[in-house]
Amino acid sequence: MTEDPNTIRIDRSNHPAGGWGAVKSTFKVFRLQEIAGKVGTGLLRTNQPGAFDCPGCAFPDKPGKAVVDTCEQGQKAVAWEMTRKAPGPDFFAGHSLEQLRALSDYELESQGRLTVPLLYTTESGHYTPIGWDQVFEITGRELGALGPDQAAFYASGRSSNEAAFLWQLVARAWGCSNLPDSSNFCHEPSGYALKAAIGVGKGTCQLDDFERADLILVIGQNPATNHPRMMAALHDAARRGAKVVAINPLRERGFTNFSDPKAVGEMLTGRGMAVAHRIIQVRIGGDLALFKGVMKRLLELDEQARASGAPRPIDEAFIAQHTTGFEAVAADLAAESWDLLVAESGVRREQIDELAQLYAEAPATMATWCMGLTHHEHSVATIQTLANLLLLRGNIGRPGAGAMPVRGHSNVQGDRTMGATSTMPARWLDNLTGEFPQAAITRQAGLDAAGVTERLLRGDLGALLSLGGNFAVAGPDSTRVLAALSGCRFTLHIATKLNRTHCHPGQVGLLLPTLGRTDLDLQQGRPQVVSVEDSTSTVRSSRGIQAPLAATMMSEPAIVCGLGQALVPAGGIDWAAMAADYGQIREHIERVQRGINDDFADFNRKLAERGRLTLTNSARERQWKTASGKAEFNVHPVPTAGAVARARQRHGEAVLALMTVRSHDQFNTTVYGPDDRYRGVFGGRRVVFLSAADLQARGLRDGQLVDLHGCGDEDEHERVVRGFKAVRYDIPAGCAAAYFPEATPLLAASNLSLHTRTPAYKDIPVLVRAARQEQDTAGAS
Ligand SMILES: Nc1nc2c(c(=O)[nH]1)N[C@H]1C(S)=C(S)[C@@H](COP(=O)(O)OP(=O)(O)OC[C@H]3O[C@@H](n4cnc5c(=O)[nH]c(N)nc54)[C@H](O)[C@@H]3O)O[C@H]1N2
Ligand SMILES: Nc1nc2c(c(=O)[nH]1)N[C@H]1C(S)=C(S)[C@@H](COP(=O)(O)OP(=O)(O)OC[C@H]3O[C@@H](n4cnc5c(=O)[nH]c(N)nc54)[C@H](O)[C@@H]3O)O[C@H]1N2
Ligand SMILES: [Mo]
Repeated sequence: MTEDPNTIRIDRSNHPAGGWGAVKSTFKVFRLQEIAGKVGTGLLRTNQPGAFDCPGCAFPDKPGKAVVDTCEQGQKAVAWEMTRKAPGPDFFAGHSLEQLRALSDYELESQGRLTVPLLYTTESGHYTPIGWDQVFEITGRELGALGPDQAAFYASGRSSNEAAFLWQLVARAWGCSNLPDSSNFCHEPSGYALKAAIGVGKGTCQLDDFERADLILVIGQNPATNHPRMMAALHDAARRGAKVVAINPLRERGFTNFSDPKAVGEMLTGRGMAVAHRIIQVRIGGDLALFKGVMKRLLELDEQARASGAPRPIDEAFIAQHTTGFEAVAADLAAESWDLLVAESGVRREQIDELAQLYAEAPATMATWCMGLTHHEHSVATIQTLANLLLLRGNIGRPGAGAMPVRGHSNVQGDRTMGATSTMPARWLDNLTGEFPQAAITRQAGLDAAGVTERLLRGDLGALLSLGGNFAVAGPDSTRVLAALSGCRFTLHIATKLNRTHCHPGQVGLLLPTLGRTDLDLQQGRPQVVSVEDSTSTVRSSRGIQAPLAATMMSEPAIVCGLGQALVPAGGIDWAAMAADYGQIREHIERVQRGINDDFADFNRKLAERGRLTLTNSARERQWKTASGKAEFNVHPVPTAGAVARARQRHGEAVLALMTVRSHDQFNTTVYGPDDRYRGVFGGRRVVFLSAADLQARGLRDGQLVDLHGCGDEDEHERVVRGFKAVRYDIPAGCAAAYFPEATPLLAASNLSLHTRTPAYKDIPVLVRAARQEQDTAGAS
């Protein structure tokens, strides 16, 4: 079913984000999921000691505080998972693959929770229920025939530490290190850039830094929609006088007008506050130029201060003691042209100067960022330039200051800590081998998500297995990748709900129903606890509360142990014991983490007694585990030949940079509904936001239907999505925005970030033309 773009309604009024709208919207989802009676039990116990961790985002919570009960998005994620709906026994028998593929993403997931293991074969033409014994037998047989080089084990960031640890253990012990993960699609550039610059690939902030910061830069992030708990922290910071500056091509509603559902006064008056002191509407991909502009100005101010004997805005002592490379950065900035910085950032000189002034005056500055910085060809350079900016004033490793990449999935950071990724340091592999000495743990580096995508598109991958997620729809070039999946011999997906990737099985395809975070997980009669890690490196326990919908559902750790038993029966790994008692998995984790994250010592006891532990972040302690032993400044030129610039050389100035973003009613590829309340879009998702100037330049009306043509790669493939409604919007000229996954087919798999090969989802070169049918009508009249 495709939606009718003519029914989409645009509302340009400015109701506060949060507030009553959030409350109403949550109840709508509850109604749709038919779980109204569960609200009390489910939500009030989320993120409470002894309850489950919110399956939504990875923003930290305050110990002991009821946070999620005020977070609309967390509630939606919980309701979506706790639904009692499930596809009936006839659903799969009555739907061929073609019929499943004809359903929208929303309709697929709306069938409810998967409850029985399903097998697809080309002979049968549809999914049929099977038993778990058969599942493991088929997996052993199919993968055995293919061998480890032909398989890939994808992990989405929703699983637990325990399941992620087991996932990589099964793969590596079987001899396969092809472990792509959702981080490859997400914060990979943040981890890579920070590791080189400050020695750790994780954020250096804690939640209480929001209470002490004087300036908070929120860059390329839409927290009102994607990290609502962070909105509360920003709201409180702004109320006590800290300055919040949003750097974003869009004036996202949460920054202009936000009402915290906890703030009684704002709820009663229905008026919110402008959380952001300034919104700097940078051009898509213009952040590096902007940061360089701010630094260039800061060094000018520093010169002036030095000349007049005033206190210097740069932290000379910190730079001397803790960093290396400052001189090269200073020389590069001195030589940089203001014209270039202004043109490439799209930000006026006065605004750059003003931001530099704010920065120079703020005793403590935090920078938070998300996908607006990571989904670009030059993400690593941009993030290292942001690190330079922080280092200039010693804004790492002191209260109220720091670098905070705000993670996406609730346990994406933990999955990495547990080794569920294609390349792990030697120390990890040594420890893993030491822990399981009889197993043949492979030490090879494996394929990341881009590598797996390339192999799929070449028809050279035999098997894709996934621990959650929606690989083919979440990745780039989705139309082509979905088609390529059918070329696999074998696919296996462990999932809570049906999604589009599942509708493209290999010749033999397994779809396995698993318990989620909210489900009570009993093994041998005893409730099990799992653990997850948030964006501030706090590892906490999570225990489900709701009885599973069916006895045929299995937990992730139990399924993965079953796969382990099938693939690596010898090798001295006691899969059955780990499945029976997750405490045993944690004992292995603790030993494998020795010398890497020693905070895991006494893991089981800490979780049982305190429910949480925080991993040490060396940069926060001002210990720099970098090549030089210091925090490193890195010089990066302003990118002027990125994918969009290259496409403009081929197709002219009409090429726009398209960013694909999340609406307020989705969690990644999970679509909860057709509205994007804060951006005023109702009743449909096939819209493209364009500036008035770009509409005019193309002779398009506000509301006209258009086709979008991807032009980022000159291969033989046509990349086009049709019948989108053009919406006039406050966005810089030359830039456009649309929702993913609808617009993802426009992105060529070859448009990747340098160094980390993350798809450039926010910088897709596109041409916008009147929709084909409109042209036809115009021609006929
Ligand atoms: N409810 C809900 N919560 C979620 C998710 C969800 O889908 N729904 N997803 C989770 C996941 S996995 C993640 S990674 C996060 C994602 O959280 P976000 O990163 O906030 O999500 P996006 O919608 O991708 O938004 C990117 C923001 O960056 C801006 N932007 C785009 N390009 C640029 C640029 O070049 N420069 C700058 N400065 N800004 C730019 C966009 O205008 C937008 O505001 O949220 C997590 N939390
Ligand atoms: N165009 C475009 N594409 C993007 C992005 C973008 O901004 N633009 N963002 C990227 C980002 S940041 C990310 S992180 C990726 C996300 O990519 P993925 O993590 O692959 O995708 P999700 O949509 O989060 O996965 C949803 C599916 O996970 C399954 N699931 C949910 N909960 C559980 C669970 O507890 N256990 C198991 N086993 N399965 C579960 C359900 O079946 C559901 O259908 O998408 C990326 N794709
Ligand atoms: Mo993400």
